[in-house]
Amino acid sequence: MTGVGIIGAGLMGSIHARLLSTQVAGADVVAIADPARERAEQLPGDHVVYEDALELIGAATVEAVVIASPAFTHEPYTLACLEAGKPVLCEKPLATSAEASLRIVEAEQAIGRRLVTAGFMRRFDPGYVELKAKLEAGAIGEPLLIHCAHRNPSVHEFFDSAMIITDSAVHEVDITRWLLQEEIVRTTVLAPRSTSRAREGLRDPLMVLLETESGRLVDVEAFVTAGFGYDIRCEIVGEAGTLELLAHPAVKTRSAFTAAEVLPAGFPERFDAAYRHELGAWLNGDPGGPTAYDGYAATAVCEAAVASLQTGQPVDVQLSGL
Ligand code: ISE
Repeated sequence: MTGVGIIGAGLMGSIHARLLSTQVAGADVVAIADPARERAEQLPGDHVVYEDALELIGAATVEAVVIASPAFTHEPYTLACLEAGKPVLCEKPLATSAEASLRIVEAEQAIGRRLVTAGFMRRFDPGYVELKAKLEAGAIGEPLLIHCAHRNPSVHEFFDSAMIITDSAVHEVDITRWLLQEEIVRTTVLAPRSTSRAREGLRDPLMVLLETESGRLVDVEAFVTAGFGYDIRCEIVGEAGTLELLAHPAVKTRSAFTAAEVLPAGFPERFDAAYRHELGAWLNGDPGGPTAYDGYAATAVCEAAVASLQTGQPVDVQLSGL
């Protein structure tokens, strides 16, 4: 059994706590930290509650840490885990800027052993895994383009236009690098007419274009107040065909002269299996999971995309090769 400490008892922290306690073998959730103590106390299980996350990281019973607290805390807590020599799974973003993410990459390098895993769970989703396997088996020849859609039914009030990139489209940024195994070098963000559902000041949807080193193009429709359901699409266009991620769950009901597929209500439902597999792989020390460098690269691309959102002009991505 590995003693796991979870930082943050909000939505993501509670998803990880539930999965680690009930679905993932070998984990014992021994501690949960949240400044709002009662949130951590309310989560099921027999765990010690800390208000201070640094105390949790230092606790002897905590052998590995999941960070699911607000983004601005990710850098200090990840660095504290590195200092304590404890494996850490940090929810995205790894840090709030590329510069801060790079500090984490460098701190891990200085230690000389892999301790950081970035929380890009889609890499563990059975659909994306199959997509990548078929692509790599040559099912459609050389990939040329990827069309993506990332539609949320709604988002919190504090969600602004930049977060459509840094909180939502960041997943497509990571998936692009993972599927194509190359870096994104340029991005352009266009803000078309906004939906009337978007609150004042929110530009929604956005069209995010990503250009890769070898000249492949990826378009992402990021639409966070789409209203009708949680709808994630990904179609790779290759020289010899296309590969398309199918809807989930994969059951269609035909009745009363209508064929209908139920759409997931949100990402916790759509990516439940992905989170489970992500946690299992992390606990087993699988070296194949997203690295601190993956977290850094995704943040750097998002930073360029947020800059492009201001002007609508292409912005080059500055990546440190290390
Ligand atoms: C959320 O934070 C996530 O990470 C979800 O996976 C994503 O689909 C959603 O758009 C984000 O707000």
